[in-house]
Amino acid sequence: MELRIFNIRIPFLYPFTTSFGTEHARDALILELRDGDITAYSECVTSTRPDYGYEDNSTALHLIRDVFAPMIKELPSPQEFNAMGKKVKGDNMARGAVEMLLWDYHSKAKGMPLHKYMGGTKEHIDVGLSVGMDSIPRMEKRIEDALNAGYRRIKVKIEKGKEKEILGAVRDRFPEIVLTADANSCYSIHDIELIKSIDRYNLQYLEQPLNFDDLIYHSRLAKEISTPICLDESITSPEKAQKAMEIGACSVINIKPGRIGGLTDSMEVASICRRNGGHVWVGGMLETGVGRSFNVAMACNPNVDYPGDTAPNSRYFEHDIVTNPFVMKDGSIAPNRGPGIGVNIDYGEFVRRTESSARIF
Ligand code: OSB
Ligand code: MG
Repeated sequence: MELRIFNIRIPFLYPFTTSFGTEHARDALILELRDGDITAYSECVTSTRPDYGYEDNSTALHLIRDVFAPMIKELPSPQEFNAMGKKVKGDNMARGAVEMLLWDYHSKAKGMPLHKYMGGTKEHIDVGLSVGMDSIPRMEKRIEDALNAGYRRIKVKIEKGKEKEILGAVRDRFPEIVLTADANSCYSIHDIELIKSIDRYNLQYLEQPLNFDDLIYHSRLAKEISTPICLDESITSPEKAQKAMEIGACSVINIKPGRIGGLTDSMEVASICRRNGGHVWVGGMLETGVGRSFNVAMACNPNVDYPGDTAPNSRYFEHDIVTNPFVMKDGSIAPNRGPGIGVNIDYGEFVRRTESSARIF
């Protein structure tokens, strides 16, 4: 049995700008587990800098290599690993990468597609697009192209001071579309009046306006604005999801399996949110085809009821590291049919994109 970690770099077709910065490439950590005739993969959703959350590729490399990998030598089930791994305080992205590797491994061992192995029921998932900040004409062009391609909702990134310019222009141009905005925690509770001004744009929800780990102030904000709040960064566990629903911090949750420490807890978060009357969708972290396939498998879960950020990543990359990237048709994507995550690695591209690699065991 062999476990390897690869650091690969794929340049974006155009820069992706959020309130926390601009990214020019995806710097992904890919795990590869070889055991007999099974090869399993997963991707850690960290990037080079701790901008979205506090983890980055360097911290994740340490946690994966020195803490989590030693726990999987006997190939435990994802649920067994989840219980063991959660004794570590934090580092969900590193833990999630290892948990998802086990999901791919065990579903391949059973010869089942991952989404079915997880109990997913959908054959098609609804897809939305996340549009990074750019000049208004370029954002409008991207939205227009996306609508022509059939995307089921548009999310635009905003930042403090630019909300009016971006949302005003987009709403004027596209008065009827299902529109959302993602602030990536750029506001504080002192900005309540400014945030209230967003109500006029008729958003389906406003994503993560306040601090990355906050629940209390989001619950206060939710009572002051009419736009529903969706939490992304703040929901890192089923317990956080339960607390958020109990205090009314949000009514929508963006599930990213990488942020929640894997698929076991992501399914739990989805169920908690829906039981409490909320809505659920699956987000993304600009992953390669490997990471994307876990998000798509999660989106097949019956508790996911809103379109996700599971756009085919051909929108971001010229070349992916898989030969069968997802293809969207009429705003929907079909999960892969092959066993496990069902992707075929493009080894030539994978090697070309590899910056460094190491054998863990
Ligand atoms: O907050 O949803 C986010 C990308 C990187 C970091 C954070 C976020 C995003 C996205 C991209 O919105 C969505 C995608 O992967 O297509
Ligand atoms: Mg977000």
